[in-house]
Amino acid sequence: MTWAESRANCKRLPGGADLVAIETQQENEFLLKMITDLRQGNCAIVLTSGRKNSEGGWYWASTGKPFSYTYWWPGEPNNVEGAEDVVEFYYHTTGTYRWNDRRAGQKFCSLCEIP
Ligand SMILES: [Ca+2]
Ligand SMILES: [Ca+2]
Repeated sequence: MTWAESRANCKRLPGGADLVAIETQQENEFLLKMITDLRQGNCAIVLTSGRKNSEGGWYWASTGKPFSYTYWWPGEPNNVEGAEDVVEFYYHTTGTYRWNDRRAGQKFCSLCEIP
């Protein structure tokens, strides 16, 4: 699903669910373990609620709060073609995931969270 479709899908779940907002290193490590364990499928890219605002600052769409913690790949966010405005976990052949900015309209896996 695209970012918008993924968010709408999360919001259909009970309990006020939305795309995940990653506030702490502890939460990031929990999610890393979960998506790494699940990676046998084709989820090399896993969307979060992270978005870029009009000033270029990053925030979690599900909470409205700016990032308090980040886990970018080196060289990211790189805003390819000036069009990358959502945040994903991106799997690299080095064997782990870190964060990358990505175009919002492409279809990938995603993570929901119940606050
Ligand atoms: Ca969270
Ligand atoms: Ca990028």
